[in-house]
Amino acid sequence: MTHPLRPITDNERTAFHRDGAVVLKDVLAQEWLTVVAEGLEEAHTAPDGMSSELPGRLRIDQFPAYKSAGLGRMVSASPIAAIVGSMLGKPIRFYMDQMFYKPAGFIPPTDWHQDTCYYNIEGNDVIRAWVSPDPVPRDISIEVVRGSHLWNITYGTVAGHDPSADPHGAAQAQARFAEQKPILGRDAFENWSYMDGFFDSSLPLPPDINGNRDSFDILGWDYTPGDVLLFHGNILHGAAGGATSPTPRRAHATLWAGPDVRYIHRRGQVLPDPIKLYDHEPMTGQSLSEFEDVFPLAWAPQQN
Ligand SMILES: O=C(O)CCC(=O)C(=O)O
Repeated sequence: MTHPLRPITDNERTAFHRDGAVVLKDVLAQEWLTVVAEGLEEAHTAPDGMSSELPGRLRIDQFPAYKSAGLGRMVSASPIAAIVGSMLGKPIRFYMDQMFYKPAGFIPPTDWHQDTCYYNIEGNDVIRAWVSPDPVPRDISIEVVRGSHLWNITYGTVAGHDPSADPHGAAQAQARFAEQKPILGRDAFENWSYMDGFFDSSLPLPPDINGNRDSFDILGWDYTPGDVLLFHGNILHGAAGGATSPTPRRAHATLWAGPDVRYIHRRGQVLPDPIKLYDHEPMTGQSLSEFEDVFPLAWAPQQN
């Protein structure tokens, strides 16, 4: 693991915990931007099927670090772990990663959503690190609702379909849920689309933020390569879009978990679990630290 170009400041830490997100300017060296750019291109040549029903040429792939050695190094050897860990001030483990690849031309928005219900984990110590090798101006960049990580609410997923559209499939999924099994098995890695899941209709949908922008405290940034955008696992976020970009807008987003994070079976699971976790048949409530071989410690504060 390497260090960021500069230490994280107390002001940045305060901003993150208060607002639920912060952009850390100029913390990644050029060598890592090259690694992430090459890694995203490599992952882009090997679609995982998850994006197959998404509109246009947008790709949102899961676990790209499984496919690209470069993205694997972003997880294991770049300064990201130290940046996230020092933001939290606690030991952290890597949970999973995603690729957001929007080719040059019309850049679609990413709908407002909360990541919480997309993963079979829950806790307060969850941080997302979002990195792009491309300049990402404010009009196609990530936006968050400031402070929404503290609302103590879980919104439903905006992907997937209504259980009433396929009662038989939905009943099978619910049977797996009742048996404390992940709804998605290992085969989802090869044969699954983002849109195939059944959303959990007991959860509220995110509010209509774009329709009521003045009612929300929206934060956004001009992102420059070398920056790392951190946001809390429970924050409402999306990405502005609708503008045209002469270059692709590519991003690698990694998800990190601190000590209070536990596994949870979710009724509306839409993403498979990290593949090695299937060997453990995890139960709701187990700490990620119980799966040391899957989630080894990535960073810990120095003991004095
Ligand atoms: O890059 C994007 O458009 C969306 C990113 C996102 O939603 C995420 O990293 O959770």
